[in-house]
Amino acid sequence: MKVQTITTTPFSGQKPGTSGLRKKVNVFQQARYLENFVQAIFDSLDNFQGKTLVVGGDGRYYNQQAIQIILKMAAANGFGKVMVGQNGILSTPAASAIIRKYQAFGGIILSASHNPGGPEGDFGIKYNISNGGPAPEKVTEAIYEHTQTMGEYRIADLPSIDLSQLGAFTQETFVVEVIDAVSDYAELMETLFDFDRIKELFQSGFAMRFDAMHAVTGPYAKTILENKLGAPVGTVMNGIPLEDFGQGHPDPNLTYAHELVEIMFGDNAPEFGAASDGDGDRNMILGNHFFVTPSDSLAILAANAHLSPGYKDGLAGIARSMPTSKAADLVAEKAGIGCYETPTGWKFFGNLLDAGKATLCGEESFGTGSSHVREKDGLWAVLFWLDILAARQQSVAGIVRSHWATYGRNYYSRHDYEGVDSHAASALMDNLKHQFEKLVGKLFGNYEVEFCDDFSYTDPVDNSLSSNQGIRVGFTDGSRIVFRLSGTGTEGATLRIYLESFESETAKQDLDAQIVLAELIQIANEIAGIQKYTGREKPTVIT
Ligand code: VG1
Ligand code: CO
Repeated sequence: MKVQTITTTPFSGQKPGTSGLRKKVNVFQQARYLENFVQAIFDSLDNFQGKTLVVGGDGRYYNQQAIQIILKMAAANGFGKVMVGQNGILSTPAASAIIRKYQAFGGIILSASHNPGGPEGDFGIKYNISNGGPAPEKVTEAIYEHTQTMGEYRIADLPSIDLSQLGAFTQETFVVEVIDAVSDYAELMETLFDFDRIKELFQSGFAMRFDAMHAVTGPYAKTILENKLGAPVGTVMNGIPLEDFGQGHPDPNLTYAHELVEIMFGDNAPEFGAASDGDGDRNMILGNHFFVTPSDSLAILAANAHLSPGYKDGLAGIARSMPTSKAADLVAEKAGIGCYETPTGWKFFGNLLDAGKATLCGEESFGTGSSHVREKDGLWAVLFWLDILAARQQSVAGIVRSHWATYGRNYYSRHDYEGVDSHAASALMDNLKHQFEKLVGKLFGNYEVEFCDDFSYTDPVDNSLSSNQGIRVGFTDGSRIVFRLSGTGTEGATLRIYLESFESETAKQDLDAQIVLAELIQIANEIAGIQKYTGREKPTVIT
């Protein structure tokens, strides 16, 4: 195996965001661009000679080409083995599960998650460590530093490897093993949930639809839902992964998963509907004419976890990202378990899970997961809901309403302004930061500002500090407004505004969230000057 060392120069801006490096496909296609980043990953790692790397992606355009490059570079840099998903495809949670199961050194996941794919779309890459989770900030920062100083990369002259065939390919001491990740993943799910009980539910005529959005979860969902659990063929829709996601936007929310939404809010709607995103780590949960907010979903899974075999002994604790509603906190409080508030992004949950401080984690952005892997897991959340529906024999709406009756309802919404001018977005945030003192104690109608801050987090395990994680405006009645700039976009800036207010009275828990939150929405506009800075009249997406 001949190894070449190729001279290169750094690219500017290879800074990983909330979830790795995400750019337009044509940026990644530039000569040496991907190679530089991959070499920077390897240069920031120690003692991996002869060890195993897991590689896979969400199947989007450029996935296959990128994997061939990574295989050659892994060989040249001294990895002993690379495990690759068949056809180069691994869902993000499956990659996490494989790293853990086979005790790999780490993994490279190629994904831009819910962003559109195809030649004009987005591509992404991130590194996961040996616990199966996204690299923590100290590693992503080291990678970034290497991207800015590197002068060469190493690549071996391996032939292209046929990723469609399962099995091992050996070149001298380097092995590429093409694996069927679906079976390993399905096996893990069987240890967590009562598959017999879910099978009986489907046998009794229970109907569901799962929208894989032509993304990575199609084969996983077909194997588990239709083959193992006996759901009728056709339960999984858009189940064939496509390089451009069928020209769709594989983002499981009310806007982009409209095909599923129309079914669930139409005549003869099934009892249960769910969708997952490009790389299979997000989930949207729907009932018959009913939308479950991701924040509520986390709280409800936590409150019912003991019903499933994998969590029958209860939870060690619950963790949620800062903008996620406090619904889960109320469950943790009642159960007398720990509750953690972390910055946005799954990498902050890894230490809490590893230390046994939290069992369930979640984000308002359709992300839920547990200690079974170190990523959020879309299909896992769907199976968890199915298991609870089978155990409780109640409708989705019934379960949510009874949860509100017990714990109260956290009305919640997120307003996104996408593709905003980056300078205008930063100016808006700076302006907010200058108002903290002036805002505290100020009255807006019935709302009085109790505190304002720029959220920072000290990891309770390794004491690392992460600052500038979003501006919080808290009101005396517990309501909140949070302002944050996205770290995953590839065009301009995305301003996210998160709104929350609590309602304890059952009679007032069935209202439209946008109406209940209208006053807070108005206050957000007033204090941030959204229209003035962005020139926008209304948000791009409301969830
Ligand atoms: C968004 C979400 C965040 C999530 C991240 C990755 O980040 O808000 O909660 O962890 O996407 O999700 P941002 O910085 O754009 O708000 V995905 O499914 O990559 O993997
Ligand atoms: Co995703």
